[in-house]
Amino acid sequence: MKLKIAIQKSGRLHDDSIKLLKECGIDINNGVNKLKTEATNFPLEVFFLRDDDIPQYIEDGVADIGIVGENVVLEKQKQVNIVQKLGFGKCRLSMAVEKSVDYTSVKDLQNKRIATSYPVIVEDFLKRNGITAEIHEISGSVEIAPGIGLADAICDLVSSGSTLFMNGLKEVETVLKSEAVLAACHQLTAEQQVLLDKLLFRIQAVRKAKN
Ligand code: PRT
Ligand code: ZN
Repeated sequence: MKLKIAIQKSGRLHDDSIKLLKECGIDINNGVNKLKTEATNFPLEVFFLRDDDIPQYIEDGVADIGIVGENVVLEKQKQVNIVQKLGFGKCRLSMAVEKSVDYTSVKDLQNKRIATSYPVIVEDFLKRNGITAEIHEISGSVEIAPGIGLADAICDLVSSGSTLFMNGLKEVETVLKSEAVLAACHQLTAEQQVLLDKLLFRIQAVRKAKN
């Protein structure tokens, strides 16, 4: 029996995910264009997937565990357990408006048009704050929406802030702080749980050594 882990095929979390496994003493044949591979010294099968698909695969039990941004886990609303924060892929999901806009509080978003790739999280944020606004879901290049007249505000991931800056936007609210997490299926067998615990033990040792 092997534990099946889903990691991002390519993108911001790919390299750090592989690195974490390596630091846990797990060697994998990292074929670049492969869909899956196996560890040579741990009962682990590795699936390379788009990050957006990872929560669904875990909920369905196609993968037992996965490494994905907390932001994606929350947005997709799938039944998965977050078992460990991993300390990389750190970012925040923030509201931003054009630099020239006079913004004082979340009330300034009332009846505005907000462009985002995270409609579920934004909806929840607005609700918690008693704000009604129009959410425009777009899948990429969210930061250009205000400039082309598509929206009054955006809600997007930010790390250094340079993308916002370069697009004449300013960050006005932090909606969510996020980092990569290890997520697991609700229904693991006892055998799978033993393997997960073994892996978790190593991950925690790696994380402790870094602090
Ligand atoms: O192909 P696939 O669907 O798997 O990848 P993707 O393109 O959807 O995701 P990817 O690789 O961009 O991001 C994967 C995960 O990395 C995200 O879900 C976050 O959890 C995390 N992460 C950390 C980030 C960032 N930092 C980040 N800065 N994801 C995206 N960004 C983008 C942001 O959307 C904006 O366009 O970077 C830009 C802002 O960066 P700064 O540094 O200019 O502020
Ligand atoms: Zn994605």
